[in-house]
Amino acid sequence: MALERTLSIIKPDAVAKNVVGEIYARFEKAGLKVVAAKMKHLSRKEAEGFYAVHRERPFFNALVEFMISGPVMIQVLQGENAVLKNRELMGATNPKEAAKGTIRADFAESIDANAVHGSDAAETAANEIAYFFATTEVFPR
Ligand code: RTP
Ligand code: MG
Repeated sequence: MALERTLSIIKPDAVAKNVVGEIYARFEKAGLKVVAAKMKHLSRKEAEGFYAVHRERPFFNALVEFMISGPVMIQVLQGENAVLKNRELMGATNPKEAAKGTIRADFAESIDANAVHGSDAAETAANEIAYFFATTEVFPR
Protein backbone atom coordinates (compact mmCIF):
# COMPACT_ATOMS: atom_id res chain seq x y z
CA MET A 1 0.00 0.00 0.00
CA ALA A 2 1.24 3.45 -0.87
CA LEU A 3 0.53 6.75 0.85
CA GLU A 4 -0.63 8.97 -2.00
CA ARG A 5 -2.12 12.35 -2.74
CA THR A 6 -4.77 13.08 -5.33
CA LEU A 7 -6.51 16.21 -6.63
CA SER A 8 -10.25 16.42 -6.12
CA ILE A 9 -12.63 19.10 -7.43
CA ILE A 10 -16.22 19.46 -6.29
CA LYS A 11 -17.72 20.83 -9.51
CA PRO A 12 -20.12 23.80 -9.87
CA ASP A 13 -23.27 21.62 -9.84
CA ALA A 14 -22.43 20.03 -6.47
CA VAL A 15 -21.31 23.35 -4.93
CA ALA A 16 -24.62 24.89 -6.07
CA LYS A 17 -26.51 21.94 -4.52
CA ASN A 18 -24.87 22.64 -1.14
CA VAL A 19 -23.41 19.13 -0.75
CA VAL A 20 -19.75 20.06 -0.16
CA GLY A 21 -19.95 18.84 3.44
CA GLU A 22 -21.62 15.56 2.50
CA ILE A 23 -18.89 14.88 -0.05
CA TYR A 24 -16.13 15.78 2.44
CA ALA A 25 -17.70 13.33 4.92
CA ARG A 26 -17.35 10.55 2.34
CA PHE A 27 -13.64 11.33 1.89
CA GLU A 28 -13.08 11.32 5.65
CA LYS A 29 -15.05 8.10 6.27
CA ALA A 30 -12.92 6.40 3.60
CA GLY A 31 -9.72 7.45 5.38
CA LEU A 32 -8.79 10.28 3.01
CA LYS A 33 -7.53 13.44 4.72
CA VAL A 34 -8.02 16.92 3.28
CA VAL A 35 -4.48 18.39 3.30
CA ALA A 36 -5.20 21.47 1.13
CA ALA A 37 -8.39 23.23 0.01
CA LYS A 38 -9.60 26.34 -1.76
CA MET A 39 -12.84 27.61 -3.25
CA LYS A 40 -12.38 29.25 -6.62
CA HIS A 41 -14.30 30.47 -9.65
CA LEU A 42 -12.07 29.20 -12.48
CA SER A 43 -11.25 31.47 -15.39
CA ARG A 44 -11.71 30.07 -18.89
CA LYS A 45 -7.92 29.86 -19.26
CA GLU A 46 -7.57 27.90 -16.01
CA ALA A 47 -10.31 25.45 -16.97
CA GLU A 48 -8.92 24.98 -20.50
CA GLY A 49 -5.43 24.41 -19.10
CA PHE A 50 -6.62 21.97 -16.48
CA TYR A 51 -8.50 19.82 -19.02
CA ALA A 52 -5.96 20.40 -21.86
CA VAL A 53 -5.63 16.62 -22.34
CA HIS A 54 -9.23 16.66 -23.66
CA ARG A 55 -8.90 19.70 -25.96
CA GLU A 56 -9.47 17.72 -29.18
CA ARG A 57 -12.54 15.92 -27.80
CA PRO A 58 -16.05 16.89 -28.99
CA PHE A 59 -17.15 17.57 -25.40
CA PHE A 60 -14.25 19.96 -24.58
CA ASN A 61 -16.14 23.26 -25.01
CA ALA A 62 -19.12 22.04 -23.02
CA LEU A 63 -16.79 20.78 -20.30
CA VAL A 64 -15.00 24.15 -20.02
CA GLU A 65 -18.30 26.11 -20.05
CA PHE A 66 -19.62 23.90 -17.28
CA MET A 67 -16.45 24.17 -15.15
CA ILE A 68 -16.61 28.00 -15.26
CA SER A 69 -20.37 28.19 -14.64
CA GLY A 70 -19.88 28.72 -10.88
CA PRO A 71 -17.37 28.33 -8.06
CA VAL A 72 -15.70 24.98 -7.42
CA MET A 73 -14.14 23.51 -4.27
CA ILE A 74 -10.63 22.19 -4.92
CA GLN A 75 -8.84 19.89 -2.47
CA VAL A 76 -5.85 17.62 -2.11
CA LEU A 77 -6.72 14.28 -0.51
CA GLN A 78 -4.06 12.15 1.17
CA GLY A 79 -4.27 8.50 2.16
CA GLU A 80 -3.41 4.92 1.27
CA ASN A 81 -4.00 4.46 -2.47
CA ALA A 82 -5.71 7.87 -2.53
CA VAL A 83 -5.96 8.06 -6.33
CA LEU A 84 -7.88 4.79 -6.76
CA LYS A 85 -9.81 5.19 -3.51
CA ASN A 86 -11.12 8.59 -4.62
CA ARG A 87 -12.07 7.23 -8.07
CA GLU A 88 -14.01 4.44 -6.31
CA LEU A 89 -15.83 6.95 -4.11
CA MET A 90 -16.65 9.07 -7.21
CA GLY A 91 -18.13 6.29 -9.38
CA ALA A 92 -18.28 6.14 -13.19
CA THR A 93 -18.04 9.32 -15.31
CA ASN A 94 -21.66 8.90 -16.43
CA PRO A 95 -23.83 8.95 -13.29
CA LYS A 96 -26.29 6.59 -15.01
CA GLU A 97 -23.52 3.98 -14.95
CA ALA A 98 -22.15 4.86 -11.51
CA ALA A 99 -22.42 2.20 -8.80
CA LYS A 100 -25.00 2.70 -6.05
CA GLY A 101 -23.73 4.74 -3.12
CA THR A 102 -21.04 6.56 -5.11
CA ILE A 103 -20.82 10.37 -5.17
CA ARG A 104 -21.85 10.60 -8.82
CA ALA A 105 -24.76 8.15 -8.38
CA ASP A 106 -26.05 10.18 -5.45
CA PHE A 107 -25.34 13.78 -6.50
CA ALA A 108 -24.68 14.02 -10.27
CA GLU A 109 -27.30 14.89 -12.88
CA SER A 110 -25.59 13.98 -16.15
CA ILE A 111 -22.26 13.09 -17.76
CA ASP A 112 -21.61 16.84 -18.16
CA ALA A 113 -22.65 17.94 -14.67
CA ASN A 114 -21.12 15.05 -12.76
CA ALA A 115 -20.37 16.54 -9.33
CA VAL A 116 -16.67 15.72 -8.90
CA HIS A 117 -13.29 15.43 -10.56
CA GLY A 118 -10.53 13.11 -9.38
CA SER A 119 -7.04 12.53 -10.72
CA ASP A 120 -6.80 9.29 -12.70
CA ALA A 121 -3.19 8.27 -11.85
CA ALA A 122 -0.41 9.17 -9.41
CA GLU A 123 1.53 11.05 -12.08
CA THR A 124 -1.42 13.17 -13.23
CA ALA A 125 -2.24 13.79 -9.56
CA ALA A 126 1.17 15.39 -8.98
CA ASN A 127 0.70 17.67 -12.01
CA GLU A 128 -2.87 18.58 -11.08
CA ILE A 129 -1.94 19.37 -7.46
CA ALA A 130 0.87 21.66 -8.67
CA TYR A 131 -1.59 23.32 -11.09
CA PHE A 132 -3.69 24.66 -8.21
CA PHE A 133 -1.51 24.65 -5.07
CA ALA A 134 1.89 25.98 -4.07
CA THR A 135 3.87 23.48 -1.97
CA THR A 136 3.38 25.78 1.06
CA GLU A 137 -0.41 25.45 0.67
CA VAL A 138 -0.37 21.65 1.12
CA PHE A 139 -0.15 20.54 4.75
CA PRO A 140 1.47 17.26 5.71
CA ARG A 141 -0.73 15.39 8.22
P1 RTP B 1 -12.91 13.98 -14.45
O1 RTP B 1 -11.63 14.12 -15.24
O2 RTP B 1 -13.74 15.26 -14.44
O3 RTP B 1 -12.64 13.46 -13.06
O4 RTP B 1 -13.85 12.88 -15.12
P2 RTP B 1 -13.42 11.45 -15.61
O5 RTP B 1 -11.96 11.20 -15.38
O6 RTP B 1 -14.38 10.48 -15.00
O7 RTP B 1 -13.74 11.55 -17.16
P3 RTP B 1 -12.80 12.11 -18.34
O8 RTP B 1 -12.78 11.09 -19.41
O9 RTP B 1 -11.50 12.61 -17.80
O10 RTP B 1 -13.64 13.34 -18.89
C1 RTP B 1 -13.62 14.61 -18.26
C2 RTP B 1 -15.03 15.16 -18.15
O11 RTP B 1 -15.51 15.41 -19.49
C3 RTP B 1 -16.90 15.10 -19.54
N1 RTP B 1 -17.14 14.07 -20.55
N2 RTP B 1 -18.13 14.12 -21.36
N3 RTP B 1 -20.01 13.51 -23.40
C4 RTP B 1 -18.99 12.68 -23.18
O12 RTP B 1 -18.83 11.67 -23.81
C5 RTP B 1 -18.06 13.03 -22.13
N4 RTP B 1 -17.01 12.31 -21.80
C6 RTP B 1 -16.43 12.98 -20.78
C7 RTP B 1 -17.33 14.58 -18.19
O13 RTP B 1 -17.97 15.64 -17.49
C8 RTP B 1 -16.02 14.19 -17.53
O14 RTP B 1 -16.11 14.31 -16.13
MG1 MG C 1 -10.48 12.56 -16.01
